[in-house]
Amino acid sequence: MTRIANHDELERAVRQTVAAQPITDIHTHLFSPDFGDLLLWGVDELLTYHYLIAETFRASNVSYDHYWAMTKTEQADLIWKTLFLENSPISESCRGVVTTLNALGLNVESRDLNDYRWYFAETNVHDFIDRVFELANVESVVMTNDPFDPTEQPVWQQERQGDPRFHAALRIDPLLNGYESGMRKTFKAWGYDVTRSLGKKSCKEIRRFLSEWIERMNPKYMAVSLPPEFMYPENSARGRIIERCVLPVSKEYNVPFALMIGVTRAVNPQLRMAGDGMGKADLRSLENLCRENPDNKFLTTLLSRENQHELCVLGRKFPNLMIFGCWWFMNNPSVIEEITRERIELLGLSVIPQHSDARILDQLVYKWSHSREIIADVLVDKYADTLTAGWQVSTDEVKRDVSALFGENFKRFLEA
Ligand code: HDL
Ligand code: ZN
Repeated sequence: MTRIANHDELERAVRQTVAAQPITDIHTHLFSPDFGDLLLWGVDELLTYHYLIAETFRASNVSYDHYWAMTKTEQADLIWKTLFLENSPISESCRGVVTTLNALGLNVESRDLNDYRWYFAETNVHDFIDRVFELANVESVVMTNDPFDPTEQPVWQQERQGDPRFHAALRIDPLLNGYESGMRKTFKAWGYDVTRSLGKKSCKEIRRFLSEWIERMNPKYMAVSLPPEFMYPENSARGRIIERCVLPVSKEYNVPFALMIGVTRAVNPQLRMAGDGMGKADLRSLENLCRENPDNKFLTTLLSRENQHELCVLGRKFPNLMIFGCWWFMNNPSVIEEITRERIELLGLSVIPQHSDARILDQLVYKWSHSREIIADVLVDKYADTLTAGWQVSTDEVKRDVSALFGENFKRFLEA
């Protein structure tokens, strides 16, 4: 086991190790191909990604009504013209499309969108999944599975043989955020005897719902996205369902509860999926949850940059809290670098530095190549500082550490 005494050799070892490390991507919106059209892929999907839709409305004078009346091909044509031809594609989302097309071997120089469409038309989805996983060096992804989604729900109601690289996550936003605005009625229609007051019987029924879906999906975790004003404990339907239903079932099945906090839905409804905003959360909610439930496991990612330092401090207080990813508006090089440094300095190797949040299969290529580069930069500095302090690591130890960051930490956290 040769220890590395030289800074240049150390940098080479770190960069090679990060590049070679297969990824477990713990939060995506991808679907195994047996979910049919729910799995999005190809250049028109890449271009009509909601991040690019928001940017297009800023750079063009298209009206909301005119855009939403367009076909997907027309929308992609407009986005390509606006963000790639009339302006240079230097935003993170635009750069991602270029990275991906280039990595797929397409001639980016031609700038001919129909060229790229032809490539995808000639490709079948199963081969494409293999190609993308290979290019991105991803070994598995966790989906976002919504039992309340009328398109997705029927797929779970039948025996399914999914692609083993696609794991499930049980997403419960409508239950926690919509109970009083209609979800209760849906539950009753589904045969769960629940009432507005959420008494003992209702909570037992909601626990039954969660148990049935955990047994059906075998999810890696249960997840919810929450607004900046989320508080716990809270005298609300959400507070009661978390306390009396989600936490006991999470512990019983050893399925962690993932809280994704800070999203303000539909700040501009005219942008549809692109219309969500964000805000700084009050992390006393998370502090209370972790302290009062030491035998429960929590995964958390936050949407506000201003919450990140206090999240790291919370991570130091509660070993049952696993911090993950640079979520959504955080998923940009300047912020990824800042919070990865903060996390390594405060938490060492006990975090999951990134997830892709990919919605389109092709995005795994750019989201991971961009993030690997930044995380490697941070690790090079941190290992170099440790070498300067006098500690020589071996290549095996670097491999061990990087494997923890990109997969083992998640695996061990689930198994604990
Ligand atoms: O709630 C979430 O999981 C978010 O990631 C949203 O899906 C968001 O629209 C998104 O795709 N962010 O990257
Ligand atoms: Zn997401």
